[in-house]
Amino acid sequence: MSRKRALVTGITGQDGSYLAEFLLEQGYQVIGMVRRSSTVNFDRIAHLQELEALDIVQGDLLDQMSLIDILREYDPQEVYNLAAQSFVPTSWRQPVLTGEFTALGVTRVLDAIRIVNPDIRFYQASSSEMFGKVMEVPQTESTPFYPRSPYGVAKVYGHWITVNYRESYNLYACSGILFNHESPRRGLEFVTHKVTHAAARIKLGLQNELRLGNLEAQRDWGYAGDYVQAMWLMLQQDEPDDYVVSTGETHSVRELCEVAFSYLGLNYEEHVVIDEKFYRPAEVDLLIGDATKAHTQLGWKPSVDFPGLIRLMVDADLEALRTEGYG
Ligand code: NAP
Ligand code: G4F
Repeated sequence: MSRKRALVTGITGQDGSYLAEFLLEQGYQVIGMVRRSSTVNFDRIAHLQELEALDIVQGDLLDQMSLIDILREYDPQEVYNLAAQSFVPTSWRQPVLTGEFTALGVTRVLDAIRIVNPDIRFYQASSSEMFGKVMEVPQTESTPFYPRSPYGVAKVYGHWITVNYRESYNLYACSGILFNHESPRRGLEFVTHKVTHAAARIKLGLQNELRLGNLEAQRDWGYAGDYVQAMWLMLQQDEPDDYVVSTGETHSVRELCEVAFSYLGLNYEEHVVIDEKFYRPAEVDLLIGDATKAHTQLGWKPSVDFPGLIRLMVDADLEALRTEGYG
């Protein structure tokens, strides 16, 4: 019997690497789309590269033909669109580019599916950033959106074009509204990894200060390894739908600092310095998701809690620094 085939855009990112691992474990042939760059950045998928079941192909969300060609050549049954400009502060510096990747890029993938094979099942990586200045607590699939950044605005477009193509062309297209999810593979510019990495470096005497922005912002933080399973579950149902994926708990950046530093026997107040540079033009103050629909319809549940997540990230940062010869 031939393997099921899945195309993953954004395979070099945090979620792409965990999703590729998960799909390979399920017996899939995984086609990972990467954009051309002068230096390869395959760190997160280096351990998978030799596998015969993984094909890396060049393509770009900005290039319609590259998407059509990949679908024609590999004929996947499932497409996971994870590629995006995903860092919120960059979206104020590059709002048009963010719109091209994160908003219009979704339409390009959907159009490629519509043209090549409308039976392909599609997952769109939507975001809790769409809730922005929240209209309801906790946030559910029916909470109205009020995005607070060009990134959030672009993701709202990506969400609605997914719903629209489902309703217009009868595509099996799902929007996963995922709340923040983290891991040792998270980019170092995101606040969780910035904090755990700095705490580990401070513990080893490699730095003394950590400069942060708004410590009072609250997020619903989960573990990325859990969240990619929800993506897959969405594409295995009888009917396509949209789902919130979250832990149902919220914690502030201040609490994140307390947990990370105290785990190493440190007091965050002696090291954290507030720097206006990291404040945003418009902030998302509070996110907390209600994932009841994902629990009941998908049978999905998170397996890692907030302190467990932060501790596993601190441990991974300490180990990586020690492997590099520090401490
Ligand atoms: P990430 O680590 O920043 O990865 C983004 C990926 O997109 C990278 O592989 C990047 O490739 C690729 N990419 C960017 N622009 C592209 C383009 N024009 N063409 C092709 N590939 C392109 O993000 P992540 O945390 O894994 O998140 C995955 C997706 O989920 C994103 O869409 C993000 O917005 C969304 N999301 C994330 C979270 C979260 O908490 N992590 C929550 C909700 C939604 P390079 O390696 O070449 O840069
Ligand atoms: O870690 P963050 O940069 O994540 P943010 O903005 O919530 O976005 C992430 O989650 C979204 C899902 O809700 C994804 F869609 C998106 O792609 C991305 O993965 O910032 C979290 C909070 C913010 O309120 C920010 O103001 O931390 C606050 N913060 C305080 N000091 C900081 C810092 N954030 C960063 N990145 N760096 C700081 O120094």
